[in-house]
Amino acid sequence: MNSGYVAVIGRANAGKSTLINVLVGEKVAIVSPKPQTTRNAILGVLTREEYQIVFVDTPGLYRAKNVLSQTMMKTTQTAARDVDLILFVHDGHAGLHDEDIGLMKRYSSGDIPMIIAYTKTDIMPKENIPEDIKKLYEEGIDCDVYPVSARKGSNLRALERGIAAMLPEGERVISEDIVSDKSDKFMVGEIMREKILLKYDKEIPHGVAVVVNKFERRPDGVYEVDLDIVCEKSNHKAILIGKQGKALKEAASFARGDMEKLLGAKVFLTTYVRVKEDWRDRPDLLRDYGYDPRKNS
Ligand SMILES: Nc1nc2c(ncn2[C@@H]2O[C@H](COP(=O)(O)OP(=O)(O)OP(=O)(O)O)[C@@H](O)[C@H]2O)c(=O)[nH]1
Ligand SMILES: [Mg+2]
Repeated sequence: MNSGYVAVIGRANAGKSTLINVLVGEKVAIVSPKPQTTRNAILGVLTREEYQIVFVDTPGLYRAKNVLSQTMMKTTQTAARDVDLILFVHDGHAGLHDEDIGLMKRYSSGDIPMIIAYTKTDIMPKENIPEDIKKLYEEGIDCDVYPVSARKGSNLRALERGIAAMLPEGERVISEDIVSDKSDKFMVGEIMREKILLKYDKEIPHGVAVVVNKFERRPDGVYEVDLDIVCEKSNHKAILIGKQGKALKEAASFARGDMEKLLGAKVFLTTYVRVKEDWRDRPDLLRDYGYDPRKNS
């Protein structure tokens, strides 16, 4: 069989996590319409009779403005190093810009083979697709390009087969019943962060870290989850909580619903909002919150 690791790389918001979730058939990574949703390298494993593909989701490529973003970019660079294939995800709907071409050239010029998933074809004029592919070849980017839509599920099987064909022959690298390398405790924190990304605007969700302090299953089967929502400023705290706590209650209630689905059990969720000024620029806090490029939490 063919098997190996595939780093999924691309600009922030391109649709990497959505694509991995659909290919793997389970939600291994959170998704939102805001850039810089993914902050850690996350494995998503697709095991079939004939092949095993281990996707490594990565933080999207983005101009780093603080130590958290720099750390995220390091995570992405590290993930792109020790793999058998790079799957570059391009948002076709956002257009093909010089910056995209520059990134594709950079990632296809190393020793690791690369293919391109040209995604979001469901929300763009179809005639742009062959034009963009032609432009890529004219620019000397000599990779297979698969136009896909993760949302509509178009052409995903072709992409999957194309990826598998590029992997080396060998044994499965991960046990067939494993879909992700992340714990339920990690996912619970991510689910809270996803609901915050969906509910709040501007800098607020980007300045939030979620720290799970308690994750315990009681004898009656209920999970007790206590988490800190860490933000950067006291006015952010006020917005997060909202009038009479309404905003936070709503976000927490959405999060609890998804946590219960993930765990298949009732969840008793307690949230605290705390302020840690400039945590995104403090390496000690970044490590405490699980953003360490050398360590996969
Ligand atoms: N219409 C459409 N939208 C998509 C598709 N794939 C992803 N999206 C949307 O694009 C947005 C970004 O998706 P993500 O999967 O979070 O993107 P990402 O590349 O992982 O982003 P970062 O983690 O921030 O780098 C979300 O709103 C998705 O619903 C697609 O095939 N079609
Ligand atoms: Mg992502």
